[in-house]
Amino acid sequence: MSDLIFAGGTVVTAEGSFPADVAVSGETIEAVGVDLPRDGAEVVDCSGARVMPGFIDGHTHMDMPFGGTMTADDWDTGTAAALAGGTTMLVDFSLQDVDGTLGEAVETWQGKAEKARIDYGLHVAITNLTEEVKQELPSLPDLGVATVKIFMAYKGTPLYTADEDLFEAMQIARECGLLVLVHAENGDAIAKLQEQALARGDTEPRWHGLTRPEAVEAEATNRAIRLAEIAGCPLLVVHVSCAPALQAIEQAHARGQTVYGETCGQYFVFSDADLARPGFEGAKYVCSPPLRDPSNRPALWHGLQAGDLQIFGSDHCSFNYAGQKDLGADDFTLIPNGLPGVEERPYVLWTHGVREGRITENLFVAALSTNQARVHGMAGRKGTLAPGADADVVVWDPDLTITATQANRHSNVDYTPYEGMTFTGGPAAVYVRGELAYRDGEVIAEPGSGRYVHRTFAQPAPGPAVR
Ligand code: DUC
Ligand code: ZN
Ligand code: ZN
Repeated sequence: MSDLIFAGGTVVTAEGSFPADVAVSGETIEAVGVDLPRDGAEVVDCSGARVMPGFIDGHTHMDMPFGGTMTADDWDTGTAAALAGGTTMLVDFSLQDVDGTLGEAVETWQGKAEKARIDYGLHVAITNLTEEVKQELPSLPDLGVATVKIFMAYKGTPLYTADEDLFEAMQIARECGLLVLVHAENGDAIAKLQEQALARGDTEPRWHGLTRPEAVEAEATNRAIRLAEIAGCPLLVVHVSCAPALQAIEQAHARGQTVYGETCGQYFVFSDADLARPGFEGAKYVCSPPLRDPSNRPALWHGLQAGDLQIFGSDHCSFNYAGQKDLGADDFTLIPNGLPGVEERPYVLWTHGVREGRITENLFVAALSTNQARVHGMAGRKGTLAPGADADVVVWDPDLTITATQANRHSNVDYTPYEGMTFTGGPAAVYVRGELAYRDGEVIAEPGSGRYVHRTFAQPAPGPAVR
């Protein structure tokens, strides 16, 4: 017998849209079909709404140290913000301590995530590929970790990894069935450009972008792809921000190489002009890769349409303007990198993608949910409305209109880069494993209700489109 029925809505999956009910028993989906029997189940009236699988954000940074400070959002506030956008699962980055093990990173982040209001998985960011870590990598799948991240940028910090270690990590990852994620920017070129800018007295936020030109990202993207080709391992290039970097992925697909690509909402609504805002305002827009000239956007949309970019993440990494961003008031290299966006990600993609006719609602679901589950290793259980899957459900109101302002955001950060932006289309209600977690602007799920999800990377078929 069902406990809950989402009735009378249009079910939207990555494959298609159709009128149907969705029945839930306990924590899982029991059936999807027309006029399912009510039998005393609680009925959620979804008329006029789209019923979609809960969104998954495979790229967040909660409660993470960066640039001598900690992100403003922890797992309580960060997952509240996620719910307010319809996101029911995150995959966040646990960071290896330079003298620590990978297992310790997972354990530390699981401790932080005890406050999660939604389900979560953990990537491990490798910061020091010691002999011990090389031996340890094959044990990650047993911990439910399917993905490791390597930073090619941030030279001079523990995050930076040279090619030698990137390449060896790829070889080991191939052997033990892990997917390698790369932050692809040339750390050496950036460090030199930054040094030269500061020597000239160019200290303002806009120099953050000017010292990380598109070619810096394109070169590293191509290098990572070619190293993965040599190592014979699949690769996910995260936060693709510009046409030249995307081109390297398209070329890999033309050769038949398995490379996944993620882009993020901020690259579709902000630009280098925001980094050049008067005074120190540009610091609110400092993230890496940096915001680009808007002429890149048509290529990024095409990347999503063609399946060269399969997933749309947030790279949510929030820092307060007062007390954190202003660490770099006299030196742009000291501005902590990152923007909030876990709440806005689906609003951006619906408003500018679906409503403006660039993508279908099915591609919207694929990029936010189904492909995320496939690439990040939890397909079947997450990212789908099918019998047996977790009952993570978004009741999406295509006409809901909201203007973002700091006071109506759910993040714990003292500004929003989205200030004054109006979005149409948003979640009316969100359910996590059959429990109401968010409705009409109110977060209902309690901290601690989220669960760790074991993930296993199963390589989707090679080629551009995952769905
Ligand atoms: N980029 C950001 O903007 N923040 C955190 C890490 C990253 O790579
Ligand atoms: Zn990154
Ligand atoms: Zn990131």
